[in-house]
Amino acid sequence: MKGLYTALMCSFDEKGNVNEKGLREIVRYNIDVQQVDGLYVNGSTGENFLISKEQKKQIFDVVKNEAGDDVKLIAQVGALNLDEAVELAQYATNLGYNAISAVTPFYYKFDFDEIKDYYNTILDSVDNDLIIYSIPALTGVNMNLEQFGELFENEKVIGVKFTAPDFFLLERIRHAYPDKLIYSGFDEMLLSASVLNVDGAIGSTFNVNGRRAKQIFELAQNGQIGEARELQKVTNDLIAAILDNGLYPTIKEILKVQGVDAGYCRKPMKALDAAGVKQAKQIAERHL
Ligand code: SI3
Repeated sequence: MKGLYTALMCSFDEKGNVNEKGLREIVRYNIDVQQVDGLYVNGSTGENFLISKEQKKQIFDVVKNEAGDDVKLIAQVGALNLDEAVELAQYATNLGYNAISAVTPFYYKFDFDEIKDYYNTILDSVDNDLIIYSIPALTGVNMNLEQFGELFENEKVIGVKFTAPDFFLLERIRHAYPDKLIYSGFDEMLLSASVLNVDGAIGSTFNVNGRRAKQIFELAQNGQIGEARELQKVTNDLIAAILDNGLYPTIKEILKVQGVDAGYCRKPMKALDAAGVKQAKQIAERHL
């Protein structure tokens, strides 16, 4: 399960329905052109928190059907409605997803016992492994080393997707839990995390920059830090430009430049205006 995983985009039509043909093209582009090791399905980048349970299942179906066993597949099933999270975990497991992942429960201020119960409830319902999805900036859930340790006590919790700029905590987790998988979550910090010996990374920009990200990761693993730093600089020029123009719509527009029918984002995310579309095309020309 080590390696580089694309946090997969989903193609939606103007009404917000899943565009299956476009989704298949995104899957193939990531596997065949970006050559990533795996796909992280229905994460933040997949606009998971904006879609219905039925759409989540539809996306799990289409991605598994298109990817087959070509790459590893991780299904993000976390939801505030725990019954839904359990149902999705079972659904993805039955489809053959290699692991599930669940975002920490958010919005309400759950205490740690509640968070632990959430993960154990999901895991008790399936014969599959789980990767914790920690993204404090969006969830407001900041877990410390001891709390990660408590969650790791469940053997089916095999790792964490660590989307935070706290490299002190990252190093402490790496040191304390050498057998758990740690995936870096911020693409612009991939090199810094790789130096701390993470096992892989999961990122949105890998949809269009996966090959370069993989090079950064491999160079760092080989101790070629100077070369890795050069590539991280080029990558960060790209990421800065994407963030400036609007993260997900810009990645979709860049995919379209590559001939991939990436469709629209779900409302309330807004579409790029004409200037934004032009800018996205220029970003593709200048930075890819
Ligand atoms: O679940 C997911 O889609 C992710 O893996 C998210 C991933 O951590 C991305 N974070 C967000 C909020 O989109 C990053 O890849 C991020 O887009 C990138 O580092 C640019 O900041």
